Amino acid sequence: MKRYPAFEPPEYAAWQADPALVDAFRQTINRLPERQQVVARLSRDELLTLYARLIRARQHDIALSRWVRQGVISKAWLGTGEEAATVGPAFALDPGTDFVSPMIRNAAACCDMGMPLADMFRAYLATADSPSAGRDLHAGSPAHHVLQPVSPVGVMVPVSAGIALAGRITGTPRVVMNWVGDGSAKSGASHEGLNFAAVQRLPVVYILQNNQVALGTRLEQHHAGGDFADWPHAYGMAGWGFDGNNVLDAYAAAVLAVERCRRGEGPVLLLATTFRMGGHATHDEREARATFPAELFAHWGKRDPIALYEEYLKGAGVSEAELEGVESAATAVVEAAAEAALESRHHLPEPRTALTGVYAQS
Ligand SMILES: Cc1ncc(C[n+]2csc(CCOP(=O)(O)OP(=O)(O)O)c2C)c(N)n1
Ligand SMILES: [Mg+2]
Repeated sequence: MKRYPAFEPPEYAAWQADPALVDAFRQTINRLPERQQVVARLSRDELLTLYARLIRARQHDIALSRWVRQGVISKAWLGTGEEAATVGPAFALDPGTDFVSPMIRNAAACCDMGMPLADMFRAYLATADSPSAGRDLHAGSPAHHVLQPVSPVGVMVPVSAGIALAGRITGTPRVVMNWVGDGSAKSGASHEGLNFAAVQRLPVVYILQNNQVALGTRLEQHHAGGDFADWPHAYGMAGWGFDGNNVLDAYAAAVLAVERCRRGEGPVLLLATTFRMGGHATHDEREARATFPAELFAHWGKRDPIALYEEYLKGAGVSEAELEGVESAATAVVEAAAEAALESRHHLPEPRTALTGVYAQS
């Protein structure tokens, strides 16, 4: 895949395949027969769709980084290095039926559910034609079943439970997929939401995305709750982990969780282990490098989820030319969307519209 040294972590710019890690990627998929079977059912087209979606997510971040550098926006929140933990699970959903509740690092879930990329970029520009008509950079779209995140983290955990409950009450069964960070999972709202989902046996797949950090606070500084693997049991729900840098493991773990939800067996708490390769946002990338030892970046830098998946696909017989074709098509789509969004850059909302659409009409 093409590298962008000006916008990607240095470990990615210099990425070389480590044969042991490529092998480990394959072994992870084959570790559990149930997951292995789920992956084996994926068609070649589906495997390439996952690749295209990973590229789309990375390119979305690169486009935003470019905008920051150009002064179009002041900062951006990126999911670089964590794409597989969003793209894999989202692929387990039925977009016409199910809902997603992403955090800002899970922006890829928005376009995976069919939200136009240009709208996601417009959200950052706060234009009148952006999804929230200029109110917020967090992007959501009721039409595409994407719940718009609110700024206080953890608060969407009970909201997701509520959307699942509403589906049950109205007889429109659906699964809600909700990502929550290792830090946000410590909020009161997150605990209440997980507990409520468990006691009501609601069809929610919660994904606790442990990227080892919450803003500038390392995991060990904010976490005394033991192994996250024990958390599902503590809440009284099912749960299992997956490799957050392995899109196929992420997908398979999520398929099994979604199936369980559809059978009416209650929520599942999935644990994704990954690492934030950048800053909290683009403004503190240098600070983030000082927050963790360099070896940790080196360790996770070798596990670029897209590059590892690309190696897996090559091993499965996909030619480099075909991969390049998928990559350049996905890149072109993102660049065109960013260009389209820039066209409405100066179309800002009228101040008098601030209260429009805020309250429901009774
Ligand atoms: C209730 C609340 N407290 C603090 C913040 C500021 N804040 C925004 S993101 C964030 C870190 C969240 O960490 P985590 O949940 O691990 O997600 P990550 O950023 O690592 O993806 C914090 C502290 C907030 N938005 N809401
Ligand atoms: Mg975190």
